[in-house]
This record gives sequence, C-alpha cells and structure tokens, in this order.
Amino acid sequence: MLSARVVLKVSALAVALAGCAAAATITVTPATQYQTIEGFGGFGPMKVWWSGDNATYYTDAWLDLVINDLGLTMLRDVPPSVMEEPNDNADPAVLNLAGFNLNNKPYGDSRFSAHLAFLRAIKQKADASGEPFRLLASWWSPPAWMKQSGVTTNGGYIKDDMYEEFAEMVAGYCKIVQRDCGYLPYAVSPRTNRRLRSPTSHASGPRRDWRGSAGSSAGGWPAKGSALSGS
Ligand SMILES: [Ca+2]
Ligand SMILES: [Ca+2]
Repeated sequence: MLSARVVLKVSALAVALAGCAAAATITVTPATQYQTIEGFGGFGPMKVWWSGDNATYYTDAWLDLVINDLGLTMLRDVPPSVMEEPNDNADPAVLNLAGFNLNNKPYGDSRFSAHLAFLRAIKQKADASGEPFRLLASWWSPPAWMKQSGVTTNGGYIKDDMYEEFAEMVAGYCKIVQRDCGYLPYAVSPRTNRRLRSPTSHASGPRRDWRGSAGSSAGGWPAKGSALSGS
C-alpha cells in the first residue's frame, strides 16, 4: 500500500511538473524516517473554554470516550491569561505560587481552577486505563499587564521588560499543574497560532519577539521533555 501511494504521489508530481522547462529527478526512500509522532489527541475539554462558568467541561463518560475509544494520548491546554492576574509579586526571579490566581476571572474566558480540575481528571482517566498521557500548553496571550496594549485581545506584543515575568508565569503554570494534578506538562510554547492575528480573541502578533520562536527554529514547541523535568 505504501509503495502504491508513493507511486501515485510521484506520478501526480510528474504531471504537475510536466509543464516546467527543467526536468527534475525525485528519489523516494520510504525506509528513511524524518518525523516521529509522539502522541495523538486534541485541544481542550468537552466544551470550549469560552462556554462560560456554567458549562460542563468534562464528564466521566466523555473522558472514557476520548481516552479509551478515541485513543487520545496527548492534549493541548491553553492556560488562561488570568492565571497570573495580578502579578505574583514584584520580582520575576522569586516565584510565589500562592500569588497565582486560580479562581478569579477579571477578564478572559476561563478560570485556572477549571483547567486544573480537567487536567487532573483526564490524567487520572488515562492512568486508570493504563494509557500514556502528555500535556502540551500554549498561551493565547500573556496577562494584560505584560503587554504593550494592556489587553489580551486584538493582537499586540509583550513589553520588552516583561520577558522574565512571562517566563516566570510559564514556570508557575508547570509547577502548579505538577502540584495540583501530579504531573508536569510535556511541552510548552509561548504562544498559539503564531501566524494568526485575529481581531477578536487571539492576542499578540506583529512583533518578532512574540511569535513563539524563541529557542526554536521551527517555532513549534521550544521546551519539552527533560527541559521540563525536575523541580
Ligand atoms: Ca510574576
Ligand atoms: Ca515573582
């Protein structure tokens, strides 16, 4: 089957190139692997996080469906911008987990406590089923006070003097997930949808320094695995 698909793709490419002036030689080596799929899954809970406080974000039946029927082994969470609203303290080098905001929602669409409850439940379901589970986290926006625009919507970028604060918030997220859910995220990314500039919900955009590419030439998942291990 693989050989048939390769032939079809090469044939299609040959047709596409037929009108080109220069001939090209293409060598396909199916045995050579360039990419490893580390998990399979999706984004968020049963309802989108902007469904409101009264929404049911997971049920045991839904968790059973995604873990044991769908076969989810990897999930992406979008940490709420209000998780560090206000600042934990005046020093980004001194992480004060007690200063993080789990329950209040001065703006945005979800509370950190709701995320933690879901992340705890889905990991417990995976564990009970003997299935692997990895969490990816990517931010849609820093808190409003870290941005030049002062809001989490309509683009904007992180202020030059807030890089350390943002890094501290990411560390705080990882530590609180570990504390309250019993595991560390597998990977984090400074932002989601790095090329998307939505006027309504996605924040951050035009500045080179807020495209999620720091530390990663691909702009994908800059920190993962061993980088997130330890205390
Ligand atoms: Ca802080
Ligand atoms: Ca601090």
